[in-house]
Amino acid sequence: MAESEKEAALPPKEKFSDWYNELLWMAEIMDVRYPVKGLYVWYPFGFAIRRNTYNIIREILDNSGHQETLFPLLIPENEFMKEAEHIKGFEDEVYWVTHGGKDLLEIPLVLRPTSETAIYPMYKIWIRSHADLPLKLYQVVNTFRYETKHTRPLIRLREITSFKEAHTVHATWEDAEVQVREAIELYTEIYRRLGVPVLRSRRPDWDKFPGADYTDALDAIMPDGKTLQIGTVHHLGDNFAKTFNIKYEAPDGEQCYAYQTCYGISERSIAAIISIHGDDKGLVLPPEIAPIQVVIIPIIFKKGAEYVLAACKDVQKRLKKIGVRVEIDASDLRPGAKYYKWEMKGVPLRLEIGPRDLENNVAVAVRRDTGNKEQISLPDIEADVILIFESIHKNLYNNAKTGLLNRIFDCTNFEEVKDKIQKGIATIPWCGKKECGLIMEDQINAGILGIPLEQKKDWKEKCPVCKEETKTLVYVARTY
Ligand code: A5A
Ligand code: ZN
Repeated sequence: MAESEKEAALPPKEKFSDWYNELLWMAEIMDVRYPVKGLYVWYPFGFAIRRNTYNIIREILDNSGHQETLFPLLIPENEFMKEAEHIKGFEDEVYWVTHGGKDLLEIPLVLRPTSETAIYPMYKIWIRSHADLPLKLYQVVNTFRYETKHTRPLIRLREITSFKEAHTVHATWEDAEVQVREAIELYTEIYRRLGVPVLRSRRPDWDKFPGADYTDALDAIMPDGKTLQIGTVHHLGDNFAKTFNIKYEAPDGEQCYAYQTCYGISERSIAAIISIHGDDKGLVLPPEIAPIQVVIIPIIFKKGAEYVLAACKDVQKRLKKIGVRVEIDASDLRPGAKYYKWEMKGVPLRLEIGPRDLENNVAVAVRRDTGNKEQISLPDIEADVILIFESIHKNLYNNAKTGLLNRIFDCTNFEEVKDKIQKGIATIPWCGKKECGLIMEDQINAGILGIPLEQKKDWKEKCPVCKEETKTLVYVARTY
């Protein structure tokens, strides 16, 4: 049967990499056949997931004093080359535009790999006085990075299509630090809404954003135990302000350099949602993200078909009225084939309605996350569907959180770490000295992910390299 053949075509989630690649096309999220390496095409269904995800991101930013803006894609070489650390970090990754038609451009242009050097020359003009601060802008744009590591759809792109970057300006270093913490909380909240629990840590100094004082990051754990960096928040100090001459007049008339932060999220957010919640049958989506939240399957026999269809349409109308994205599948497919199709697409709730259900004034509700079946009464269907959505979201988040916590292993020596990072994340004491950190990375053959933002209290261990006592733990993980 064609149906079961197809079903067999999605590899089990245990083979994560195969499963991920197959699912992206079977569920119609990304098409990887675009003929440029590292560039992929959004299918409309995938794009609808993106839209729902970014609606949440925009909502949370808009409600916390950010304003959306839009800057150009092209950055002139002279601006791009101003900040020394920043150039060092990005010069091997930029695409250059050198020609206009047949003419060699007088000033070559880079395709933004990120927008500091596009935005900050304008901030220099816009910011005059302390009354202009804080300034909190963000944009959602495509950025280009000539990545040399293995490219993967949604995870490591050469054209990042959904780069949300915020850029804030403050009067003092401390104000910027407060903003960093706020951004971490906002991102945590965004990911909670997306059903994705996160690890929060400060990157080691050698892994911070080029041009930053420090970088805090959010990571998710993927099914194969590797971590995926799904958001970063950078304290830029006054490094860029000095380079781009961004100054404000203080109340006493003094001209002062401003302090800045920036923070970003990409479509890796969607890679995390898909990977963490999906199962052997396909996508599992939190209701807020799902392009189709409810599918109604009319159970039709020869007699009374119209009556059943009319009842389904009525339920659809009522659910639409309260904002639920709901479809009826009245196609000729057999029920099994319909279930398969909508399960693959991650539809959170299936409602089956047949003549006998109508006699009893009920529908059969089947949850995608648990597979549980229950009868719900038709007169209360709006309230019940909303309750089920909330329960699905909670269940997805809690399961993912348990999955994350179960895969963090406290270790004290390198052998243990090497073993545990095959399954997940290891923690190990670290004195904080760079030389010890680098020796550790070398011995373990994996990177230090970061220092957890929340440390255990009343606890002391020895740095495995220099044997100094320390109260600091670090995360070690294999990373994407
Ligand atoms: N200007 C700051 C915000 C910045 O560029 N930070 S960043 O370089 O860390 O990128 C922000 C986030 O984008 C990263 O945390 C990561 O989640 C995502 N990202 C970076 N490179 C990516 C790539 N090649 N493909 C997909 N996502 C990427
Ligand atoms: Zn040490």
